Amino acid sequence: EGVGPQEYTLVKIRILEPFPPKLASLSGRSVFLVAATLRPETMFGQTNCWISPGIVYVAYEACAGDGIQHVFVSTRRAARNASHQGLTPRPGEVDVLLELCGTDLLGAALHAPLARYPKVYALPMLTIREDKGTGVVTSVPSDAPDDFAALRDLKNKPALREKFGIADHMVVPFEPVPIITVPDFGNLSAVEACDRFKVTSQNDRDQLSAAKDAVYLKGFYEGVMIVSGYEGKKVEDVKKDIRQKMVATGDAVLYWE
Ligand code: A2H
Repeated sequence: EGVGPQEYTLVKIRILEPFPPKLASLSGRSVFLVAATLRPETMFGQTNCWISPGIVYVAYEACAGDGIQHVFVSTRRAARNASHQGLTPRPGEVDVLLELCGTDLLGAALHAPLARYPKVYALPMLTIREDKGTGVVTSVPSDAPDDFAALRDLKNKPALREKFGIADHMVVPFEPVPIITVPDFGNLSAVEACDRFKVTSQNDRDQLSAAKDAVYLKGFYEGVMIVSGYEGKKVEDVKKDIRQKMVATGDAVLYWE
């Protein structure tokens, strides 16, 4: 981190109608939460999308190719960066349609590309950084310890769900999906790592950092896909391919910062 530009894949997670009340004026348009990820090959394992209740987001006009305009939702900072990367209709300019609080988006029903679950939800994560990526993080609890810890917090703590108006059906049915097998860690490497390093909640910074150190590099360099269509292929070898496919189908765009 901090050394040279980082190439992210922005995954376009569609907000389903009826939109949350604060987005009602956008009804009829194609509106996407854009999640910045370094691991596009894990999108088969999405169970939800993380939004920070404390971050301000903007909905803005974005280019979808062939003159079609979509609406993207991200931090204003990321929107500005996107405008310098050809992702808005006029280079360097951001047409803001709405300013939103994270809480306005929580509980929204979503369609996440490649995910096994046809419908997922926008859920609160308290550790999202405002100064990185888009402030929108897609959740892959099978392979990301932060995601597993935060999802488990919501499952185990009814008071936390209630605080943010999250209904049980937005959380309870969603289990980590086995997508990649990692030597020594099995098919749900993040679950195993959280177990081994005794992560008890999303706020266990030191334990989470140890869990991530243990699985991230290993997952990327030694992980093997178990998703149908990619079975037996090394993660390292399919990442670019999956990213390109998502870009070609309009499910993702590239983003640097
Ligand atoms: B990754 P880097 Cl399965 N705040 O996506 C906190 N975390 C953020 C963020 C923000 N503002 N923006 C992006 N991220 C997360 C998937 C994934 C990711 C897997 C495994 C590893 C992994 C599913 N979540 O990242 O600090 C996103 O989580 C390993 C580093 O910019 C994004 O990719 O290097 C990653 O952190 C970007 O982290």
